[in-house]
Amino acid sequence: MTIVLKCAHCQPSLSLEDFKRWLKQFDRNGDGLISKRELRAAMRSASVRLSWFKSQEGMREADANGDGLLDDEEMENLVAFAQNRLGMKIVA
Ligand SMILES: [Ca+2]
Ligand SMILES: [Ca+2]
Repeated sequence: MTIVLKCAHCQPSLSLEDFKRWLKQFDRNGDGLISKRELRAAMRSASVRLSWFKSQEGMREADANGDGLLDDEEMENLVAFAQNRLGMKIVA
């Protein structure tokens, strides 16, 4: 699956499930959690024009329990962040 997130205005909407499925491709160590490093790899691959700082910010906002890893529920927080701050279109 190829998802390009860089153009919010010309992209078809992405569903929440699609987004999570896409994100989980970057779960390198297969623990079902997305680490900071894995998140950065995902952002790079999506061609999101996103600074390292932004990805840190996204992680901080999404990581509810502060363990530096995103579980399933926290990935949904990341979706909200991407929608509100990055202008991505994701439909539930
Ligand atoms: Ca992982
Ligand atoms: Ca967490």
